[in-house]
Amino acid sequence: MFESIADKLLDAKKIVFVTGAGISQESGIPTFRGKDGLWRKYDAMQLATIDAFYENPKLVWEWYDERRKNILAAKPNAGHTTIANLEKFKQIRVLTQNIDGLHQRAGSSQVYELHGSIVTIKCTVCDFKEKVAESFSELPPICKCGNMLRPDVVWFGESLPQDVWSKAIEEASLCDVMFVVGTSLAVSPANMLPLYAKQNGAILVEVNPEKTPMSQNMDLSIRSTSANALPEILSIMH
Ligand code: BJW
Ligand code: ZN
Repeated sequence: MFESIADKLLDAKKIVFVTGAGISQESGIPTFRGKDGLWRKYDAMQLATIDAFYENPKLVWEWYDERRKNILAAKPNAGHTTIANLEKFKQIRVLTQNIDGLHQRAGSSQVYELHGSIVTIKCTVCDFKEKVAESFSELPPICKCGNMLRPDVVWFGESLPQDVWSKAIEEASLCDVMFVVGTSLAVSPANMLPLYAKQNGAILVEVNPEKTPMSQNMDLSIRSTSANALPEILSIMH
């Protein structure tokens, strides 16, 4: 699968993985767009905004609570574990749009969460932030300051955490090879990361069963699932 870039992979010092919902699909976590992207009768994309949250906080919280339960019950798949195992051979960075924490659970040590995390909550008003300990007795949960708590994720129209985004640009600009795995590249600014890599001479590789808007800019496109394709990279390293 990756034979045509085997030399580049062996020579590479730093490899960056830009990942999206597709990498967790084989762990049983639905993607956003496409046939699994809908939840109940609502469009998931309509729930991922601050306006939706203030309009119906209970509904948005129910969505996140249900997703968190599913995510905590899920296990990393061969895609996640391959990326973690590659740290034995190369400098690896993971720039993920996912909020599911599966890269960290697989053992990856350098993960940048561009869109936040579903296991953290924060106050809509004060600086309070903490890990979710258990299920909430009532939704939406309320902060000690009296205002609503919300999931610590990035919704449409919100800025990405500045420190994470700056590091992501830096890592994308410094890598020798970038793998773009399981993302439709429909959402900015994360979809700009391959451009930073390309501008700085990196090899771009896409792993996605479907075409994306950047497919024609790729040095290699693997039309397969991530759990199927990524383990092949390890066989090149050995
Ligand atoms: C497989 C597979 C397998 C399947 N193996 N592959 C107009 C108004 C307002 C804003 C904008 C606007 N126009 C543009 C914007 C900017 C906006 C944006 O990009 N919108 C577009 C949709 C048009 N972006 C933002 O607002 C961002 N912030 C920002 O720009 O700040 C500056 C700003 C400030 C103020 C105003 C405007 C701008 C923030 C974006 C936050 C995105 N948040 C979400 C929700 C996070 C929390 C949660 O999970 O609930 O992030 S939306 C959702 O999309 C989630 C994902 O991380 C993100 C990307 O999705 P992803 O990962 O690519 O998944 P899918 O489902 O799209 O694709 C899956 C892929 O996997 C597919 O290609 C499959 O083929 C593939 N696949 N199985 C491998 N087994
Ligand atoms: Zn508060």
